[in-house]
Amino acid sequence: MSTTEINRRKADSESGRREGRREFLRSASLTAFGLASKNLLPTFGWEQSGTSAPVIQAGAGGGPDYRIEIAEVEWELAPRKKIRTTAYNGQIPGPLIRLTEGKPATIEVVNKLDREEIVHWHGQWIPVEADGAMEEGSPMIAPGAQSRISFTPRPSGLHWYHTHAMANRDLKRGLYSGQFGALYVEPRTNPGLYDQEQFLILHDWEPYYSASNDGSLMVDYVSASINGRMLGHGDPIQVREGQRVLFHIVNASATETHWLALPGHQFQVLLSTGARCPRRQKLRLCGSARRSGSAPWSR
Ligand SMILES: [Cu+2]
Repeated sequence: MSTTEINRRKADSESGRREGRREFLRSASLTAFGLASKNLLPTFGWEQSGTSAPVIQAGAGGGPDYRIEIAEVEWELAPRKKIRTTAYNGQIPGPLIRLTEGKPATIEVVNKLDREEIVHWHGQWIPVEADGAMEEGSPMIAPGAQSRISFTPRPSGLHWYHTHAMANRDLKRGLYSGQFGALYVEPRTNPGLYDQEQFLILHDWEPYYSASNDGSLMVDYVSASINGRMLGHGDPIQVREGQRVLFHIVNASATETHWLALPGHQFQVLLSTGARCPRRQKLRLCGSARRSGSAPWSR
């Protein structure tokens, strides 16, 4: 594609992209709490309070930009297929957190479980106090407590947030649970070259131990989901012919590799774990905790 063609498409797609994004945000209902705080915040920070402290409403004067509540949930993967797990804000995946590169943000995390928890802001270049990796020294959130985490998001692009608590041998904890969501950091410049965007988050459920030939234990799963629904039970992705759709794909499985295909369409992989992939190629996710941006063409 020539530079002229790219620029023309970019101009053509800009208004549609904005509309598409608004529509997506409305229809997906992923933005449980909008960006509202205009206050200047420190570059990073962390504070915790106990159960007696009032819960601060998102968007209230001086309140956090987002509020994440960790609690147990019964979740319907498909009709007559319910699981019990822990999740953020009672939904799987957790709410889409959309921040702007370089613009300080505050996220409040409320732990309603009877055990310690922690939320890791995967891929963000932030100090350990805010990062959410306890093995690096980030503080855990006590049972029933809430914490406020402030940081300046960077780098831009697709990231995700998830529990960093260790599962150990408990296949209901850690990343075997529903504690994950997309974290998208808008670049300060570069509006992008697409008409609409879609976030797809993959996960595996009902894990169990299975033996391998060498006597070691492996983890297998009964079911899997995209955006919290098993195949055939989620909302279809609706596109118009000729649209360029930017997919943000997170493999939030604890252990599994996933392959994706859109029959009749072709993906162009744009980014994979932060590295540019300039050649058009089929999309392949080659491990867990990976993230990609890709654009297929509808025909
Ligand atoms: Cu991570």
